[in-house]
Amino acid sequence: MSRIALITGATSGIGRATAEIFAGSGIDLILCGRRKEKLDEVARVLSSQVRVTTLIFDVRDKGAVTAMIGSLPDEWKNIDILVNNAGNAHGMGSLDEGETDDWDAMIDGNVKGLLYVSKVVIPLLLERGTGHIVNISSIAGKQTYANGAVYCASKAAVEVITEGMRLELTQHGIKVTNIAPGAVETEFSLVRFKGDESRAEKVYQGFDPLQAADIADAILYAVNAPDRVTIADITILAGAQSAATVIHRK
Ligand code: NDP
Ligand code: 8X3
Repeated sequence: MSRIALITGATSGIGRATAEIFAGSGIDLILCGRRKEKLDEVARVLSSQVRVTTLIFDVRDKGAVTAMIGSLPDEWKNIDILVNNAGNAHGMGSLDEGETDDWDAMIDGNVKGLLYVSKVVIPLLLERGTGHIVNISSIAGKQTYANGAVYCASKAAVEVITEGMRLELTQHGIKVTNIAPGAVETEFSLVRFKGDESRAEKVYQGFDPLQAADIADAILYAVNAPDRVTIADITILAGAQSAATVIHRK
């Protein structure tokens, strides 16, 4: 019987690539995001391979998270895999000059949003005594950099929450994996720099950045590991990257 995965942030980047590689492996998909047109497009393409349904909600909206996941028909509630991927950086700035709205967006989305989604999905996994949660943190959760402290804190929180989940859920047959990517060329920098394309492009210039599919490969590896194996934590850096902010550019 095919597995069902719920992926947050499936409209672009790592979430979309994960949906694509899961579809190629016959995993049915519950795709989540805010941008309906993009979500519909991903669903349209992948529905020739697997069963696909979509949920439009903002992970920061506690009520919407509960209502939308709660509205799934019973057969879609048999979730095997939750990929907590939705998130972004918003702005780059020092702690004295950073925008508090940006801080709210990062803490509310990357941390509280992940918690809200997990709180609704975990009982569904517990009921069936099986499942796998994959949380997307970041190298930024392991190594703090100047002008990124709030984003880094949000991703450090994801790492800590992941450990807590593993401690609580392993005994119930639920695996928990942390994936910590380095520099991946997605819409991430465009969002961080609020649509400034030239600034976003510079992030990936002079080296060969990770692609979303590289991260999706690792996620698939983790969820396909045999029962006796828990992939606890994978850090993936670009080939030219030796630390969060150390990238060897040509
Ligand atoms: P993208 O900007 O391409 O994708 C972000 C995804 O998250 C989109 O699908 C977006 O969908 C969704 N999203 C963002 N905020 C919300 C929200 N409040 N509610 C619902 N969905 C939301 O970036 P990436 O693919 O790179 O990012 C995916 C994850 O990977 C993030 O958690 C990011 O922090 C992490 N990461 C990224 C790295 C990189 O270098 N790119 C490195 C390390 C980690 P929509 O706008 O349609 O809602
Ligand atoms: C995204 C990677 O190093 O730009 O999490 O913060 S980084």
